[in-house]
Order: sequence, then C-alpha cells, then structure tokens
Amino acid sequence: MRETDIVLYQAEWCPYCARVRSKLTDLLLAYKIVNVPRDRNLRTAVEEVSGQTGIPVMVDGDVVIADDDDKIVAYLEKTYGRR
Ligand SMILES: N[C@@H](CCC(=O)N[C@@H](CS)C(=O)NCC(=O)O)C(=O)O
Repeated sequence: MRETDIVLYQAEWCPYCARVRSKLTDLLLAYKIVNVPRDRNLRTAVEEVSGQTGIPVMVDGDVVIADDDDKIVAYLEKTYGRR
C-alpha cells in the first residue's frame, strides 16, 4: 500500500463511489473515508470542502474533485498510475 493524503467523501450505497474505491484499491493507495449522511441537507462536511453536496468527492492535498467519478478516476490514474 502507498500512503497518501487522499480523503474520499462517500457512501457505501453510492455506485459512483464504489467505482472510485475500486480504482483506489487497484492502485494500492491508502486513503481515508468520510461516510456522508443519506440526507443531502446533512452533508455539511462535504459542503465545507467542496461547496456542494454531491458525492463522491475526493480531496488530495490542494486538489478537490467534486461529484464526478470520471474525473476522479482520471486524476488517480494520471497521478498514481503506472506509466
Ligand atoms: N455525476 C456524478 C454523479 C454522482 C451521483 O449521482 N452521486 C449520487 C450518489 S450515488 C448523489 O450524490 N446523489 C445525490 C444525493 O445523494 O442526494 C458522478 O459522475 O460521480
């Protein structure tokens, strides 16, 4: 496993989040999970970091990618994938 500063705001029931978790596992990246409430109105932590309430949200240092699994997966491949 490779240590990273990645934090994933997500929910286990969210298929887009599952795709991001799967990519993180494929790349052997250690990361932190913040599970968000099902009720959008209660997702204050997500709103604080990303200015919106959709998930998944990935934070990696200064990089914040909100509500777009395609962009998160592309970022992970580019930043941490083998080349
Ligand atoms: N375009 C987003 C879609 C993400 C999405 O629809 N996430 C759902 C959860 S699976 C969500 O946040 N829905 C709003 C809600 O839960 O209130 C992506 O590609 O990741």
